[in-house]
Amino acid sequence: MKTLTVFSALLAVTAAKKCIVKSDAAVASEAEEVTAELTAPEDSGVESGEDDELLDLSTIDYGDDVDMSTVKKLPADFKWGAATAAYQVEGAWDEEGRGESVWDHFTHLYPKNVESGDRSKDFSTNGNIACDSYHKFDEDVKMLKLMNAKYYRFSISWPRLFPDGQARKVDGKWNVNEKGAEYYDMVINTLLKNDIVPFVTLYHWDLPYALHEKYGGWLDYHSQDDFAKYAEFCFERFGDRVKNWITINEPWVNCVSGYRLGPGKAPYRCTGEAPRKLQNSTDLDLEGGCSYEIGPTQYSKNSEPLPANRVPQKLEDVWCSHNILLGHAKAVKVYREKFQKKQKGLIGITVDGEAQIPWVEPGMTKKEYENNLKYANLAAEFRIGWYSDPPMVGDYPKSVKERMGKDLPEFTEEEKKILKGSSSDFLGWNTYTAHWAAQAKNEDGSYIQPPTAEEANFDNSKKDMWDDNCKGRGDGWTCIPPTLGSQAGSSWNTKFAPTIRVGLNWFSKRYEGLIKNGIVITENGCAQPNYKVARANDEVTKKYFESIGQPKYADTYKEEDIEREDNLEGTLMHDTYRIDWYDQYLKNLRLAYAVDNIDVRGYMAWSLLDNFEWENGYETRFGMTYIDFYNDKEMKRVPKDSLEHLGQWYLENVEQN
Ligand code: PNW
Repeated sequence: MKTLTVFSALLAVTAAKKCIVKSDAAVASEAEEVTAELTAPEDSGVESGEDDELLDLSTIDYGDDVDMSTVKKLPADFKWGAATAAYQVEGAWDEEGRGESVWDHFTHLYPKNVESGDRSKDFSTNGNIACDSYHKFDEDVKMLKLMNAKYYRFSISWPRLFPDGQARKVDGKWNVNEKGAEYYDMVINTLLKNDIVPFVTLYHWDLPYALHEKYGGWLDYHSQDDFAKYAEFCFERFGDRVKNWITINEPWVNCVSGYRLGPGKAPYRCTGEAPRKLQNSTDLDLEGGCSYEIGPTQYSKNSEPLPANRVPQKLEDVWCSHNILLGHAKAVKVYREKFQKKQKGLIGITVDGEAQIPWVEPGMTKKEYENNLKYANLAAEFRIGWYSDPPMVGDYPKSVKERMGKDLPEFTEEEKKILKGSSSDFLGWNTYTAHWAAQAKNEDGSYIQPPTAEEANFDNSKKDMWDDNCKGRGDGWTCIPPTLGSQAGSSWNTKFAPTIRVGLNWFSKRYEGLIKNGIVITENGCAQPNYKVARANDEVTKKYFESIGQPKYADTYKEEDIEREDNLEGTLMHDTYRIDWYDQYLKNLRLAYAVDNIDVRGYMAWSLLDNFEWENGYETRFGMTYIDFYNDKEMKRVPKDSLEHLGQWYLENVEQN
């Protein structure tokens, strides 16, 4: 029998620590320990070998060959459901007083930044209509029922409630767009009537455009208080019925994709590129690209104000992240101080991020593997800890601070205090893909060294870290094999199910004793491979996984598994790749719960419906329900095979009362 190296190593470390109910003071002092403890290389859990002792690849096993009939089921109160987001499903973009979001504004201004198979339809490159859930919510509930959902994660559109982004209460009355608030009352009440618990995200990327125009949105520190005020309204209005709140969805994607990489996500700020104003003209280059339209901005109280309509600046993603994390903390403070006692709900943040898997290859020494394990933790601190440490322990990870030097903003003592524990009710994690991690090497095979204290800055911060998901990745988003797992329907979306278990173990160990109601998987899912990204019969991936003795993870597929927009009889509706995705990831989740004793309390599949997949448009389908966006005015919901498959999975894998 193979040994479960990866998980037994993690468990040994976890078991060695005491688990006691702690006072606030004990939690606070442990918080300090956590930050310090995490960089300790001995946590790799792998025995040190002689310098040239080879790694036995058969010991690298993720343990998912377990016979599931021998392990316990998920508990009856497991939070089981599906997720969507306002801009991706609601439509009705200009109805009943809704204001413009950055997504409306920038998809309208730069339609070519969004992929579309049918540009003759104005709505194909934006969320103007999307799934029209604003008018068809009853239909969505029917789909939820088919998967036996007990929870529904949806988001509230900030500009639908506050078109200018600035919630104010004057003489006891909020300046809310009442029609918008009534819509969410209806959604919440309909769910409750159907025995489905609302799990509400306050911010899923649809920032009111007015705030971008006024001060550059998340780049300006005023966004923190504007977000907290909007949140306060939501707690006051909906908190009698909503007991599960997520403040922010995926701060990394929002900030890095919206303010550095790209043009991917609105508002299309892309570091280093010239603004897309046509040269010698005031006209815009509507071929798409980065945007320069932005309000005058002050990153923090102490920083210099920046002029309006400037070229994207370096570190915008870093400042966006800083302000969004503080906005989260301020909203939580409001909830804790004014509402939580009475309303008795839970509040937390949802972070994204790939679990980091140490790179392996034949002929590798134990020492190299051990080193890669250390680097996997380091890469995870950059990719995930940057966002999850502040709301758990009150500050950025030590490694991130050391390596970013002056380029990383600092939290004041006051800010650290409100951040610390601000996601201690639960931690949301969106998990999709896994990344390989290793220490990068020079051409002569020697290791690249970490930056020194003098070299510490944004550009150098990861110079010794190789944390891509495919060695030899090209300049763009799309990876060159071998990737970690097969290519699903989006360039970054690859199938390697142990990622969910590795990540759950990582969080659980890192924040041991600090999360009261466990980790909730707030998104997981895939787009069925499609004509845009498919890599059928991927021989390179196959050979690679064979070479390391793990052929099952190659998981290659055939031409006929690729969904075709014009063939409903094929894998568009009979979505076998997606079904297998859910089976594998959910099995790993159950193993994390039953075998590793991880406190994981919920799972929300992404997504209930095919919807507006941001810059990928409507033909990257993550849904378990099909919609013919271009031709069907009724937007009829048609369940795919995966929807009822998940309904059945629930009955078989979760205790039924
Ligand atoms: C998430 N990545 O986005 C979002 O929360 C959803 O709105 C989205 O539709 C879904 O996942 C599928 O894309 C992500 O590059 C976008 O690693 C990009 C990444 C991860 C998540």
